Amino acid sequence: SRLVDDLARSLAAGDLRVELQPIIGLPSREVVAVEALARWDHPRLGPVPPLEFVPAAEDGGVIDQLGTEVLRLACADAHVLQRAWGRPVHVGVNVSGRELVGLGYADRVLRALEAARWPASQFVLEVTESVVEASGPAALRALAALRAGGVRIAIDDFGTGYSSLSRLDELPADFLKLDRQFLTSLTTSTRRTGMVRALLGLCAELDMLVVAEGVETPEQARLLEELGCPAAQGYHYGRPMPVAALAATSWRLD
Ligand code: G
Ligand code: G
Ligand code: MN
Ligand code: NA
Repeated sequence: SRLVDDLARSLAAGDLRVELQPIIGLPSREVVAVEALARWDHPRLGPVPPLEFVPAAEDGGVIDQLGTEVLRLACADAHVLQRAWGRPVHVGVNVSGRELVGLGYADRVLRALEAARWPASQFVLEVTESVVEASGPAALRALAALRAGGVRIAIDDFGTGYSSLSRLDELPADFLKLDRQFLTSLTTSTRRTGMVRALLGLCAELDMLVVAEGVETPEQARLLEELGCPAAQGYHYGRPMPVAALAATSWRLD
């Protein structure tokens, strides 16, 4: 299609960008990690959302180039933040199912991390729960190879898929990103609060660190701290932004 041709040209020209959203450790309120989100400004159409150009890249056979470029940009920005703040940060990128099960994916990621001189132990791959469910053994093999190389895995959008709680202990993951739907009515429904409290306890048992997504209000932030949630992300702390804007902010956020 035209769109994927334009994307391929932008990739070759180095015109793809990433924005970084801060992830806050609780209760310290330090920025402990950033999630890199791909941004593409089409030369004529203007900004195209990733929900459009990622599938186009998959269909058009340039998802490998896209993923490698996002990783390169994310690690370069993470170097900048570490220098600015004088402390270690983790950096995460999202990976789609088609990319994860592609031939040689794990090796490509590990080589790209070496080229970027970024430690695998500070790199997080965000994979949605539905991808792990749907992609089966191939996805699990890729995730195992990545973890063997030191890469951390986060289950993204947790709670929106269909995976059974009885298999939560089989997810090959270091982090569990609680979908923002869990935050709906968190501060007004005691049943909802109890559910999140129980999930936090369950994940602690399984050595999975929970990141609450979609935190938009100070009330939600305060309640998550009270519940002992280890990390949080959302517009309340900061939107996705270019590295310069994030480097200029204090790493301690309310
Ligand atoms: O900011 P937001 O509109 O960025 O992101 C929309 C969706 O696009 C999210 O589900 C996010 O995970 C996904 N996304 C953003 N960047 C990338 C990327 O580099 N690769 C993949 N596979 N998905 C991405
Ligand atoms: O699927 P994934 O979790 O990677 O998608 C992240 C998406 O959520 C991005 O589009 C990002 O811009 C968006 N996002 C981040 N924080 C918030 C928030 O607090 N509220 C809402 N509604 N969206 C958010
Ligand atoms: Mn994500
Ligand atoms: Na998510």
